[in-house]
Amino acid sequence: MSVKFDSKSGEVGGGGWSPMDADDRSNYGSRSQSPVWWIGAVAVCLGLLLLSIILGMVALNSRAINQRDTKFEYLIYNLTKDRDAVRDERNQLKIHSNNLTKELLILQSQYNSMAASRDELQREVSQLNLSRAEKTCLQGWVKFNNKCYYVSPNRAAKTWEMSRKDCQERGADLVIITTKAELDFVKKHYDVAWIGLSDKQQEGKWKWVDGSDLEGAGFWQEGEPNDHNSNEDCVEVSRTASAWNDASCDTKFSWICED
Ligand code: MMA
Ligand code: CA
Repeated sequence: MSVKFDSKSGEVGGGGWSPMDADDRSNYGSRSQSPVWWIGAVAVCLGLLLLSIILGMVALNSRAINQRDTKFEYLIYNLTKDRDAVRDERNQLKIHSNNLTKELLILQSQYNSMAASRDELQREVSQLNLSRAEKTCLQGWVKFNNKCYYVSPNRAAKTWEMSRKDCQERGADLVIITTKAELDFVKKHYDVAWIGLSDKQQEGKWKWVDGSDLEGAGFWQEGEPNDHNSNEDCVEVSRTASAWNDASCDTKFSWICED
């Protein structure tokens, strides 16, 4: 027995309620499964949404990584460029520094030689100042241009070496003639007198007694020096010729010393 409910009439059985039959129950059963299906669909959708969000995030992330990598590559490229530029600059500076070091060495040596010549000049100035100071000559000596000369006594005559020895014993040496004025001063005392010039060390190489070479032409008589008989290494000055002649060093003449 089944009671039927007429939905239209709202009455049960023969126009009122009656129990439902098997078909009704099966229809009722499929209507009650609908919400489960939707939940599944929603879950799938949510899953897909989640998946697409994850995929989107992964895509975004990899894009960000790519951008970051590009930035890094650019940064590395720039840094490499900068490093190379700095390296080039450093090499240039090294070359420059080497050149400067060389220049410094040259300047240093130039400075040293300049300093040496300055010192030499200073010494010369001191010497000149000393010699410029008014000299007083010993008794028996003659002063000329602020220098003292010893003129050997009348009729005394010695060889060149003995004349020189006499001068040295007086703390002087045979006269060194550097100017015409000095030559004129010397020659006026005697007809012939030894001066401090000889080529005893090397024939033809005229040296003063202080070791210096004869500079310039000197004041030779015409045709002198002639090393007559290959035996003339010492120089005398004669009043008559007013100039020099080479003579045998063993000849005895007057002599003139210079302090
Ligand atoms: C002398 C002697 C030489 C000089 C000649 C010049 C003969 O030798 O004084 O030294 O050169 O005269 O004629
Ligand atoms: Ca001669």
